[in-house]
Amino acid sequence: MRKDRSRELLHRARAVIPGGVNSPVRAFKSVGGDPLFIARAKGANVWDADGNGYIDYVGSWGPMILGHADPSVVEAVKNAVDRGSSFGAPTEGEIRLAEAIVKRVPSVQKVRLVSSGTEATMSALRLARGFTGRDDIVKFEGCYHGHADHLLVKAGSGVATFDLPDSKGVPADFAKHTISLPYNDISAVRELFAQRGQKIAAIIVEPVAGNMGLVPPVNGFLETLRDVATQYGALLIFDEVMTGFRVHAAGAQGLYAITPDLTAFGKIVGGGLPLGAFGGRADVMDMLAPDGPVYQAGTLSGNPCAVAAGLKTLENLSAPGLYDQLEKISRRIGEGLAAILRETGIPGRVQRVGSMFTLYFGDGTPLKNFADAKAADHNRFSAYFAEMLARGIYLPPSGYEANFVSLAHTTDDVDRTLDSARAAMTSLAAS
Ligand code: KE4
Repeated sequence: MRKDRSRELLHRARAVIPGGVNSPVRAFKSVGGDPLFIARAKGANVWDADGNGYIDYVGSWGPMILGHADPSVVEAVKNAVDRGSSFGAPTEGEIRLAEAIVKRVPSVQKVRLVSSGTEATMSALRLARGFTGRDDIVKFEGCYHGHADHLLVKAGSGVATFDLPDSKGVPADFAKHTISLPYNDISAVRELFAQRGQKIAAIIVEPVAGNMGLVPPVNGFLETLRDVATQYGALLIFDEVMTGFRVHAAGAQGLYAITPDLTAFGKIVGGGLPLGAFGGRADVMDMLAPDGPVYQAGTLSGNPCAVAAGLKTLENLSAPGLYDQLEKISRRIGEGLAAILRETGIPGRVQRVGSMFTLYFGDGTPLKNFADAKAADHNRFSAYFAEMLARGIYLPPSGYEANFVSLAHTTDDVDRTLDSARAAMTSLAAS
């Protein structure tokens, strides 16, 4: 497989872009080797700069649920940009997208559009602090909510101690109001809130974790978060940047029937263009400027082209039976990969919720938190990644990421993926 052009582009990129990429995970550091420069994409496929084609399970990290370059989305964006790409003024399209989100997600009474998932979670947390008058927030190890300073933290020494920065450039002071707990650890949540629940502004959680690989909530975990937030007057924020409109028409809150106070959206809601959103209870959202005292703003917030892509994507997703179709094709690949692990005798496990899944190499027991995810065999994942790439299957370049299946993935795509996985794992088993 020729990669001269990607190699040449990487060399040029590194001269002017840190690491040659505009987001670290794209650099293949976790799996080794050099990143592919993608030239174009259509449906379930991407092509690199050397013309090599791949079946794509990155899907731009989630947005491309319809498949790449969906004709109706492309047309909607073209029509929008022909009318002007940005005005810095309210438009009807923003109302229509806000109405579409409110209609699909019952917990969202009002919503504000922003330009990324990071902006959505960062703003939701500021709003929760403004609404409650409290400073401390709770997150879970292994959950990623974007790169706002106070979220780039790692758990302190004890379970309920304050966090430490997890990135250079984040002052210790910025981490000291964040507390990280182990994901799915119900007793740790109850213990923390019993100790200091009255001081906690919000809990933020990925209702299905997708940034430590795919780790579903255990029974009672989300319910406990809802209970303690209500009991102690904290707000429950669901970070549905990844799960929103992915795992269910109303996101993970629809799938698990839990009502958060605020929700952060990204990825699918922008249809592949830069758009995020946060929304929820009107009494909380009304605290936002210009009417309320909590400031939040953005030059390109509600951008007409991104709104057109997001709105058309949500409209397409409301066609009856699409989530059933997505579940069917996703189950085929999830069960197929699990069967190949059994056939080849390679210890591992597939964890899946809807059209998000991760194949972990390891002892095959369920992974429930970040410690479990770290204990997986990431070296073997790197070897598997390379074997699959060589066979034209483009997986997320990290064992801590989720794969995304789109409505454009056909049974042939899945069967070709499974054939490649069987060959890859047979080769791994022999090595
Ligand atoms: P963005 O700022 O990247 O749009 O969204 C941040 C974010 C927030 N919340 C969740 C649950 C997320 O998964 C993300 C971003 N996801 C990563 C992939 N795991 C984006 C890929 C990247 O960083 O390049």
